[in-house]
Amino acid sequence: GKEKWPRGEEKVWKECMRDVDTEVSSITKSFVNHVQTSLARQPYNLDNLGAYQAAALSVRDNLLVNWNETALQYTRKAPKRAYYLSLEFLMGRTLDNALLNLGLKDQYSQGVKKLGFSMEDILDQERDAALGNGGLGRLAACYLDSSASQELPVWGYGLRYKYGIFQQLISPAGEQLEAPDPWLDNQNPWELPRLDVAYEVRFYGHADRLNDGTPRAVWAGGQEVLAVAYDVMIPGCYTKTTNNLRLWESKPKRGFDLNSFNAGNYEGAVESSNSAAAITSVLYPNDHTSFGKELRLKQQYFWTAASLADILRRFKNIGKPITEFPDYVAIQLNDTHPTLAIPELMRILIDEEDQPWATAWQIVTNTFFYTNHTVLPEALEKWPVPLLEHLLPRHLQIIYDINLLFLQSVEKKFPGDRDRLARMSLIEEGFPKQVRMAYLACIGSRKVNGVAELHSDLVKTTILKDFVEFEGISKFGNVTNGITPRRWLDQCNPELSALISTTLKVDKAVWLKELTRLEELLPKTEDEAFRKEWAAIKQRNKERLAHHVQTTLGLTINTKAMFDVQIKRLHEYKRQTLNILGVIHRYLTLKNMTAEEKKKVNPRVVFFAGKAAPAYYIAKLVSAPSLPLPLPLYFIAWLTPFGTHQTIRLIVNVARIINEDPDTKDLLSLYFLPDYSVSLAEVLIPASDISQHISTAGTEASGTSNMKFCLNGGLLLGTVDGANIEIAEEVGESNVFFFGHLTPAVEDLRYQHTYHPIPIEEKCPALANVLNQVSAGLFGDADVYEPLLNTIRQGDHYLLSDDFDSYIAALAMVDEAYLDQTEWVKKSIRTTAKMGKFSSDRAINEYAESYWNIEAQRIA
Ligand code: CRA
Repeated sequence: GKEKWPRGEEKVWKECMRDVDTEVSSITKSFVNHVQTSLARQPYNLDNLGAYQAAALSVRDNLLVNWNETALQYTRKAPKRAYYLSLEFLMGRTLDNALLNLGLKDQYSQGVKKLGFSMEDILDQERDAALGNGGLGRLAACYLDSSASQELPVWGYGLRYKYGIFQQLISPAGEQLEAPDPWLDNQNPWELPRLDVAYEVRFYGHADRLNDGTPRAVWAGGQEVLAVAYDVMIPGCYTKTTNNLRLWESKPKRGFDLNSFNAGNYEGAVESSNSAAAITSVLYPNDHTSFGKELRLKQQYFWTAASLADILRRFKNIGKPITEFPDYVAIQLNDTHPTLAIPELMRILIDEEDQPWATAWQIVTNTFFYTNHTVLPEALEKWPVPLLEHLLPRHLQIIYDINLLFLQSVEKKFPGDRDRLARMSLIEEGFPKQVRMAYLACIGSRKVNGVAELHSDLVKTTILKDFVEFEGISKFGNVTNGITPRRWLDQCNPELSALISTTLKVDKAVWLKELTRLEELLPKTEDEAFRKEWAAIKQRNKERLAHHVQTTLGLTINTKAMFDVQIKRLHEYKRQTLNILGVIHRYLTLKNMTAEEKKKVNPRVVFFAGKAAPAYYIAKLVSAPSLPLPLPLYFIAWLTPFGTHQTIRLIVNVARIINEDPDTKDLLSLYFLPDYSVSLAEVLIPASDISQHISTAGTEASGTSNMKFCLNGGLLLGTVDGANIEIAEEVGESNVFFFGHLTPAVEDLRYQHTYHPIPIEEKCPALANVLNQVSAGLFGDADVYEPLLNTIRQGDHYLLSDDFDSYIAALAMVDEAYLDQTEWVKKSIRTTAKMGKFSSDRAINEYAESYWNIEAQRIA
């Protein structure tokens, strides 16, 4: 029969398939070629997923040319390079970003249209690469984009987890359910398996010092695992530079144990292969908690050992003496997770390169740089000495040796100060003893930095105070975080990006890489037509979000309302609870209003999204390496005592009541959007009128979503914390809504809570009333919330009762300001205009110049 061509222009398909020289573009040609060859499919049964794959493979061909050229030139010129070691890279989707960075989006959109597809549908097929928890992992992704865009020779090193951050489902009762994220199931066109790049990594065994007058030892025995490289191309924006992100996968060194197999012990035969594969099976889903689990330590060593071996091999190809290593290599430690790289490099230099201790230490301390990302005590990593001794016996020896020499030098500078020695020791006394990784990272690094001014000050005056006194202040700096304006403006808000280009009369290729040029928007605040256009774009972004929620969740959202957004990991310190209690307060206030009073109220829609750390997730997932069952059977309902889970539950149940209440529903509604992700953020952020960043002062190191909202003209409601402070410095305090106690007050308030508690009814009657309504069952499940409410009534570590009144006052100021739409839009424009500082290009250039000492390389 006659073949049916269901999509697009039959002529274009046929010409591409016949490979005759016609006027069809090279884009449609390469697309069709991939359909036929790489995918082995026919045009008449090609669906959107197939079209996505073909488009991705075709774009990848473009990237590969640049990627190879970049690698070649780096090898030829051998400039100093920087390596960004991060356990997390929260990349999100790639296709749109690659098309925009290559400047090929329009051409590809037209090409696929001819073949019967819409670019939007194709883009929507891609799964997020979600190999990260939150800010730290997304920061790493932004820094890769900026490194390539600024033509800097920077490579990322991480792990290729089989399962990324879990998928979050919310049960009707409001419980968080966790399902695995099998992101590789549909194949990943963006990675190149490099079976030729593999290293052996040892665990366990025994370490014997040679005692031959050298510091050498021999580490042998134990288990060896193979690290295999997968490369991910990182294209710069409008440049040929295409850097590399190398992710390691663990594999057994030998497929399985033949002896056991021959003896009929089939399970024993695959045991070692299972345990090897388990290392990179799953991302730990905890933001801000360190658990001291063996598998996590294995991940950290596996990754740092493979990365260092790779870096060392590349260095050796240059043919320089090992003492020049720091002239060619800078290694950035993204938090303490890769700190084992310090004793690992010592081990290589001493045991394998036969260097004297002092030379080795000199090399190490000129190579590494350490960024701290939090001062929360529960996040500071400590590894039990017995665990280290068992898993990495040689590294423990080296850590003890480093500590001994270090404490001797402290003793020299502060003779007889025993308390100081105990405080600064790498080994914390106790049962068991533990190694303090932040201290090891600090003394093993050339420089140390925090991620916003306030946070860097806190690092210097609290957790690393003794180290500042000992090593001198110049070792400690600040690099305020940044975000890439490519993804977080051009890609997620194309209309605003286009308006900016027209207004600035300059191509986006220019201002996207010179973000301070946004200041040129400032005079436009007085231009009414411009303000109208600005507001209209915000409105269309709100409608786009509403459409998304309608199609994915079947909910109808009032797009006339103010959109008020808090999206981030659930954590006590981020105080989502403060927000929901504020919503309840608003609801109770509305309920008491007359019809006349209500007329003056501006409708508000409150959005929440974010994942809470689960608990039993890893154990289940690692023991279920293959997933033959349908996903829902793997839901792990986790009835947790954690406050964060109760907060989600409260939000969902408050939403249920409020959204249905005829007295209030036109004026206030509330949504918890499940499964927060980079892609969801790209829809939410451009639609926000106001966003909330309301951590207890001194707890949020920086925050980066605050920058994304402001860049998209959303105003900020927040505490005087992290990068909020620097945002206010830039945009002016009159354009942000600040509230709450300041950092220096926090310690005293906590002391009062413990030693001179004031009953909440007295201290904050408004809050007491809200809590009592919840306790009384206004939102059902009263006893479920009691533990959460009691953390506020007693102890209140995060100071909700201290900040509640000023929070409510700030919300009222937001309402007030929103009534004057002209002034509001002016604030919005001013906010965007002053966000230039927060480009990750600025941040990465600070690292390149003041830390790594690397230079841009033009790829011809
Ligand atoms: N959770 C901080 O809490 C910061 C990012 C990136 C965090 C954020 O305030 O913006 O790092 N800290 O610097 C962290 O992960 C282990 O500590 C974060 O993402």
